Amino acid sequence: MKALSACPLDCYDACSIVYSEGKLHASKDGHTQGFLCPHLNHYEKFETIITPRYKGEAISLEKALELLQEMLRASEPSDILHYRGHGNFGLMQQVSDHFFASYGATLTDGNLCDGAGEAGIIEGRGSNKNMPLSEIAKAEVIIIWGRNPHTTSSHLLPLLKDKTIIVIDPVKTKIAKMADVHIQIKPHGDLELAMMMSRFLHIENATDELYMKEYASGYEDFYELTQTVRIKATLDDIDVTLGQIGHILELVRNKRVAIVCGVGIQKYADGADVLRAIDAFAVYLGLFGKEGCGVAYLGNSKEKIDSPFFTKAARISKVNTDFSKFQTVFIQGANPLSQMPDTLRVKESLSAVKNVVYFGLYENETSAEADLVIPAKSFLHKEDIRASYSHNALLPMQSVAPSESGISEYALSAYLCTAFGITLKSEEEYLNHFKSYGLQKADGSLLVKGREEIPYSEGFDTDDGEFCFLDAIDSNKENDGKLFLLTVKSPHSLNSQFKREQFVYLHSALGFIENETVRISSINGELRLEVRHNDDLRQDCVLIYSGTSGVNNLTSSKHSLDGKNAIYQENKVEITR
Ligand SMILES: Nc1nc2c(c(=O)[nH]1)N[C@H]1C(S)=C(S)[C@@H](COP(=O)(O)OP(=O)(O)OC[C@H]3O[C@@H](n4cnc5c(=O)[nH]c(N)nc54)[C@H](O)[C@@H]3O)O[C@H]1N2
Ligand SMILES: Nc1nc2c(c(=O)[nH]1)N[C@H]1C(S)=C(S)[C@@H](COP(=O)(O)OP(=O)(O)OC[C@H]3O[C@@H](n4cnc5c(=O)[nH]c(N)nc54)[C@H](O)[C@@H]3O)O[C@H]1N2
Ligand code: SF4
Ligand SMILES: [Mo]
Repeated sequence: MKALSACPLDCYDACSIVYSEGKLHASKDGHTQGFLCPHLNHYEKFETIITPRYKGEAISLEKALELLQEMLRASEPSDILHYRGHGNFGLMQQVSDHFFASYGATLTDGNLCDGAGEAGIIEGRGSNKNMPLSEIAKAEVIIIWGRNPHTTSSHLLPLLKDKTIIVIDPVKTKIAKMADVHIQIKPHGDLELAMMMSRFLHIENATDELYMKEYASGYEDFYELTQTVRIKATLDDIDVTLGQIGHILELVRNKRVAIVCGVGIQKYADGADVLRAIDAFAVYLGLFGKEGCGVAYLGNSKEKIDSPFFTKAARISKVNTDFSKFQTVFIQGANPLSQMPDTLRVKESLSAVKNVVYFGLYENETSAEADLVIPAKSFLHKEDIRASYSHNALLPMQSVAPSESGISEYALSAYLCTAFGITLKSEEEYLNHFKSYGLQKADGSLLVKGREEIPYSEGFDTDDGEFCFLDAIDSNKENDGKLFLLTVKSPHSLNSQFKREQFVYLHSALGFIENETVRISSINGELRLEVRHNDDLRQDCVLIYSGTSGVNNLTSSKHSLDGKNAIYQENKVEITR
C-alpha cells in the first residue's frame, strides 16, 4: 500500500512523506527534497504507550474512556482544564478543543514558543505573514539570526548554497562555521545590534528612502530612537565590533536579502521588541514586498485557514497555568512537567489536581504523574492534515494502516460528544473543510489558497498600511557576572520527544572537568547535570538543551512583556561543584 502523508512534528519544514512497503520515505518533490531528518528516519523505533492505565494499573481503552467520562461528570465544567500542546501539528488535533469548549471547560492561551516574536512582528506589520522557503531560495544574501538550521530546519540548507551567509548567534553553530561572517554576539544583544545597524544605514545614506516614504513614514522618528543607543558602550557590552557591523552593511547593500530568524532571539521579556527592531532594519533596507527579500520567522501556520470547531471558552495562560484551581486537567500532546517553565511550580500546582489525565504518545514526566493515561494513535494510524509555519503547502496526512492500540483525537472527542450530547460532524466533513483551503498545483500537491508568495507587496496590514516602528525600548540589562542560560533545540530530540540529552555544555575555560557533575542554579531553582565541554560556546554561556529533564527548574514562569510568551532565557545562572 502507498499512502501520502506528512511529518506531524512541530518543525519548520513540515515534510511530505510517502509510505510504501511498510516504510516512511521522503517525498522527492517540492520542499522536502527527498530527505527527512533523524526524528522521522527512526520514528518507528521509539516505543509508544500501548496500554491505558489508571492509578498505575493497566486497563482497557473502553474502561479508560468510561473513567474519563466519570471524571468529567463529577467536575463542574468550570473545574475542568483542557491543556493542549503541539506534540502533533495536525489541524484535526483541535477537535478536542471543540468538545471541551462546547462543554464549558477552560482552555489555554499564551505560548511556550514563538509568541513574543510574533507579537512584535504584528505590532510592526499588522500581521505575521511568513516569507516562504521558495522566496528565501531567491535571495543573494541570507542573514541567519538566532536559528540553527542544521538542527531545526535542515530543508533550508540546500537553499543556502552559493549565497552569502551571515550568522548572528552566541554559539558557533555548524552554519556559523560555514558562514562568510559570524557575529558571536552576547545573548540578548540583538535589539541593540539591530538598532545600531539601522542607525548606520541611515548615516551612510544606504536606506531605501523612496520605499520608506511610501510604506514606513515614521522612519525619521525611529532614527532618533536608534540614537539613544550609546555606540561604544553598547558594542563593548554585546561584544560586537564596528568593523563587523560595517562588514555586514557592505554585504547587504543593493542585494536581495532574506533575514531568517528563529526563536532563540525572543526567549526574553522584551522578545517582541527584538523581532520588531529586526523588522525595522529590514524596512530601512526596503526588503518587504520584493522578490527574494524579507524576514522569515515562524509565520502563522493557520493564515487563511478557518477553524470549523467551536473554540470559544474561558482561557488561562499556558505559561503560568494554575492547575490547582481545577479538579480535572486533561493534557493532550504536551509534556508540561518538562517543557513548561518553572518546573517546581508546575509540579506543585499539578500535584494538587484530583484527576490528571494524560493523552499522548510517549511516556514522560507528565505521564508518570497522571492518574489516567490514554494512549494516542500516532499519525501513521489516523487521518489528519497540516500546514507549516515556514512554507505554504497544505499536506493531507493519510492513515497508512489500522492499529489496534490507542485512540485518535477525533474518536476520543466523538466519544465524549456523544456521551454529553454535543454536536460533532463526521471526521470526513472536517477533513474536507480543511482540504477546501487547498489550491491544487500541477503536480497534485496543495497550497493554501490566497497566501501571498511575496507578503506585504502592497504595504503592511496595519490600519494605515504603513510599518509601525518601535517608539521606545526598555534596555535594562544587568551585568552581574552570572552566566547566560541558552536552552535550545537538540539534534536528537523534538523538545521532550525521542532521544533526550542529560548534560550541561560549558566552555572548557570555565574550569569544570568533563563528566563531573555540577549544580546549576537560578533564582527559580536548580538541577545537577554532568558536564560536557563545548568550545563553540562563549565563556559566559551555559547550554542545556530543551527536553533535558529538569532544565526548566531554572526558568521563570513570568510572561514576556508582549505576546504572553514564556521567557526561557531571561534568568541567569550560576554553576557550582
Ligand atoms: N531537532 C529539533 N528540531 C526542532 C525542535 C527540536 O526540539 N529539535 N523543535 C521545534 C520547535 S518547537 C521550534 S520552536 C523550532 C525552533 O528552532 P530554532 O528557531 O532554530 O530554535 P533554537 O534552537 O531554540 O534557537 C536557535 C538559535 O538561537 C540561538 N540563540 C539563543 N539565544 C540567542 C540570542 O540571544 N541571540 C541570538 N542572536 N541567538 C540566540 C541559539 O544559539 C540557537 O543556535 O525548532 C523546531 N525543530
Ligand atoms: N527549556 C526549554 N523549554 C522549552 C523550550 C526550550 O527551547 N527550552 N521550547 C519551548 C517550545 S518552542 C515548545 S514548542 C514547547 C513544546 O512543549 P510540548 O508541546 O510539551 O512538546 P513535547 O515535549 O514535544 O511533547 C509533546 C507530547 O505530545 C505527545 N504526542 C505526540 N504525538 C501525539 C499525537 O498524535 N497525539 C497526542 N495526543 N499526543 C501526541 C507526545 O507524547 C509528547 O510527550 O516546549 C517549550 N519548552
Ligand atoms: S525535518 Fe522536520 S518536518 Fe521534516 S521530517 Fe524532520 S521533524 Fe519532520
Ligand atoms: Mo516551538
